[in-house]
Amino acid sequence: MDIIELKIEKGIHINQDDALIIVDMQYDFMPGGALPVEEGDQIIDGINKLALRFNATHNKVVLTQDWHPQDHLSFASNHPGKSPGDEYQTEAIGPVLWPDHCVIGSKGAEFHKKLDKNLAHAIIRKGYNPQIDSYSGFIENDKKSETGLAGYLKSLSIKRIFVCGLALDYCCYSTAIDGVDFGFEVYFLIDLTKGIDLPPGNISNSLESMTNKGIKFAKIESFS
Ligand code: VGL
Ligand code: ZN
Repeated sequence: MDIIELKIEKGIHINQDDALIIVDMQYDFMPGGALPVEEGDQIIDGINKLALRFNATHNKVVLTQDWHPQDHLSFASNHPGKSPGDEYQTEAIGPVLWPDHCVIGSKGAEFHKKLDKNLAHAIIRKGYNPQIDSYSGFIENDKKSETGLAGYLKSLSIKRIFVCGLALDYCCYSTAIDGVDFGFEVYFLIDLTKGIDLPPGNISNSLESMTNKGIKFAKIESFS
């Protein structure tokens, strides 16, 4: 994998127009889950700490939650003869098929018990429509169906968003990219995310695309 040099921002002061977006910290993306992200559970403490800082200044904290019906077309199990990881690309699904994950009402769809959910002002669910996947917290993969997150943040005059959670190269990546397209200044919290890297190289490609999009990178120690 190519190593990309990321410039890490320093001395970030949390302003009133900042919001923290915590993506998909659910059991199915944790080690042992249906679509596990390696070390996904190791970022929980850092995320809680940062959420507490946002909360202390009355800044908004938003959770996203992957939330699929059992007949969701992103599941390989709904395509006879296909397996998880197989390539599959339509306007609203892909580029690969997934194992069944984050099924509505299941244990795997719940937030990890260590995640401090009480700090969240809003929870945005995505992927509810069986025909359309939604990696981004803002808009589904058809690029038409909005989740309402942009409107929520805009009505609160939020200008900057800080994105963390799982998985780096899917839902965090898409949320960050769409955040720019919806007019927000986006910071990607590189030490508070972990990736899937499927297909291999996807993490470094995502980091490069985000850099080219003007997204800034920060770590928990970037906050002053
Ligand atoms: C995700 C694949 C499928 C994610 C969700 O949270 O990154 N990835 N559904
Ligand atoms: Zn999903």
